[in-house]
Amino acid sequence: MQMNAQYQQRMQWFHRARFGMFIHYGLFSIPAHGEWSMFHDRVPLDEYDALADRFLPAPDAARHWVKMAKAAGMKYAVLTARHHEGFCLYDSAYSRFSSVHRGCGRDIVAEFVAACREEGIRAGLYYSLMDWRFPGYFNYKTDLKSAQAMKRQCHDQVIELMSNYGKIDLLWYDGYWLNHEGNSGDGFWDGEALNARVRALQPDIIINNRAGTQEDIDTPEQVVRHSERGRAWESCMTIGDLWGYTRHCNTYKPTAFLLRHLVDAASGEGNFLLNVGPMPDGTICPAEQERLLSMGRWLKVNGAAVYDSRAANLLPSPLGIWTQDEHYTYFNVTLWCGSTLSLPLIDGEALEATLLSTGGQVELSRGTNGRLIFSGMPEDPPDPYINTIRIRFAQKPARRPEPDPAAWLLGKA
Ligand code: FHN
Repeated sequence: MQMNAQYQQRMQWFHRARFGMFIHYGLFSIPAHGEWSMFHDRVPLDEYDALADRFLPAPDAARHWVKMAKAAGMKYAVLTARHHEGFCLYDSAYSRFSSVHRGCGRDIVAEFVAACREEGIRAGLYYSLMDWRFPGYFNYKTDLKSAQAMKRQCHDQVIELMSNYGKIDLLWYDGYWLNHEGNSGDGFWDGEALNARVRALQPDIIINNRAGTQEDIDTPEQVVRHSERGRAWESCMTIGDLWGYTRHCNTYKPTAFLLRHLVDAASGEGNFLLNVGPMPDGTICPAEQERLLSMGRWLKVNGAAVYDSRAANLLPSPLGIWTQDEHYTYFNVTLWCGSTLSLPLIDGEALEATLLSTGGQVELSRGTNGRLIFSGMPEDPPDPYINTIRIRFAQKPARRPEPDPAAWLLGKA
């Protein structure tokens, strides 16, 4: 897929970034069993509304999120300005169901955007098109008045978010469907017209593909699925089970898995948007903090293999993941084999190799079937998660073709 120069220009920071923080925070953080609790529990509007007066994020909550994102090696963050529950974390002229009119009486989006700018990371805003508080969301075929009021709120609020908070780097739409039915939102939201207005206000903004138009990035969810080369994409994923805070989650993904997802995304020129669901006061829970800090430590040593990565034209391996940048090729070992590693079908002159986790040089030799053999490495993996070998080739290496798929049997591939 060829994209125009303007698109390439707009996407540059995104490709450099590779790793971002998703922040699901709202009234749902208080009952603490996920961001869909209002619907799943069928909590009536007046009962759910009472939560707004208990919405009391700590004064430094936004700064805490952004500092934690930086410590994790993340280069941007996306905050739920308004999730499906309809509660705005900002000062909306179209709703008093907000953190400014209720609870803490503060504009959390303003605090978040300011913290991003002061800490030097890019600011994204998540906005749910749909809003459970409108009966027309559920009865969209019959309660047209309510459905149209919900759509009007959507357009008005997106425009006020794009107008009142300075430069916004990423607009992350969600909740495109109606009555929880797949593509029922088709032709309802006028995403094309809305995004034309958004781009007039924010000419450099990146917009995702969840308002009924393709826009700039694909958004696979809870999976790392590569888009075709040239099309930017971003996999979003939870650390625990759900996106909003859950008090007793016992299925937090291991750091090794999260790093593997990040490197896998980087290998396909995609981004990884890893989610935190802050506790009621805005604090990121210890289990999520622990994983974020571990990932940050790994990226401090091996980040060159991820940031601004490009896909490598080399044979995929069950032992690790290939990534590339302008100067080097990286083999990110996910399954350590001991002091020696042999990778086949590699055309290109390898000049030198370094094991980033130790800084030590790796000996190189060649075998049949295009095998590049790394040796002289530690018997046990120096890094507990992923050990990255940085290789300098005379020219970009390429996967050796196999016109005769059986040739390797006789060492003739
Ligand atoms: O329903 C939402 C969900 O709560 C969460 O916000 C995710 C994040 O991408 N999006 C929707 C589910 O696809």
